[in-house]
Amino acid sequence: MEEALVQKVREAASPRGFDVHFFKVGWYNELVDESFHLPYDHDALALLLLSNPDMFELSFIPFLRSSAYEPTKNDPLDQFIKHYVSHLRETVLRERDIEVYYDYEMDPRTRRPRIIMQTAGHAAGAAFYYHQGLISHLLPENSTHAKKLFPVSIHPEYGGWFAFRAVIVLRDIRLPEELTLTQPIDCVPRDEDRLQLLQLFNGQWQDGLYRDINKPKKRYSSIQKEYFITPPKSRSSIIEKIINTSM
Ligand code: B12
Repeated sequence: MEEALVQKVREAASPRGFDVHFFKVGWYNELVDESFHLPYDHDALALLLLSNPDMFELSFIPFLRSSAYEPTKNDPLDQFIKHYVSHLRETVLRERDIEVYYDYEMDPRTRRPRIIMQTAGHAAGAAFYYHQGLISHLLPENSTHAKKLFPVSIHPEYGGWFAFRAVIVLRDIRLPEELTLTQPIDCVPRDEDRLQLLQLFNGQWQDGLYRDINKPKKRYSSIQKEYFITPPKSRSSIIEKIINTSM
């Protein structure tokens, strides 16, 4: 039953440029600090929604051109993702008891993210999580005092050209007890490349070179790159261009 449901969500999401992976809430909880635990049963089913390089053209541009888009409201992409998840909720997830966690949401009490997407991505076997602990022997001796390097996840097919968008917990569905975590593909296996990856992500993420670390098959289009590299406050002219030009 769970497999059929995951398959249904995948079939709905794929033509819109989203990939769907699943994990047990317990697999995520075992990795993160207790303060980040999700308050559900160990075997509860969670779906991870990530946007692949096609999402922008397949569904975000059509959304901007539709009457659902409200220019005066919050960030257009957050608006679109929420709109799309509501659509899933009303169709393939109808009558399911779900809780949605968006990548941008902060817990108002702790002011920390409600969900740690990169760990969820690893637990779901979607994208490998690279952190400085993996290459500590290559870092300077006194690096414990140096600035922490932010971790980064790399997808076997899209490299860094994707984003985690949401986790949907299905409280009423349990995965079989005997099912165990499938490790994500380690697509940056050499320590020297892992060091370079973390340096690129932390030191020069704006140029996007970190995204190409494993020579991915698919990348963002030039208009998508232009959109994301433009600071959110200055995106109105590019949105105008997208709405008014056929592309
Ligand atoms: C806050 C935030 C920022 C902050 C701070 C960065 C940070 N990592 O703390 C700022 C504003 C600087 C930032 C910037 C950017 N960000 Co940012 N950011 C986030 C956000 C919202 C939360 C990250 C966070 O606070 N994590 C909490 C800390 C504690 O997590 P952690 O260090 O991973 O520690 C946990 C793990 O280590 C785990 N753990 C322990 N042991 C083990 C073992 C294993 C095997 C595993 C898997 C886990 C695990 O336990 C720890 C918690 O207890 C996430 C979205 C999200 N909701 O997750 C995006 C996110 C990390 N950002 C992202 C990106 C792309 C960026 C930018 C490039 C800008 C952009 N959006 O294009 C820049 C680049 C970073 C830089 N060089 O400065 C992407 C990364 C995608 C990827 N491929 O990895 C994310 C996931 C957003 C997304 N929608 O996809 N970001």
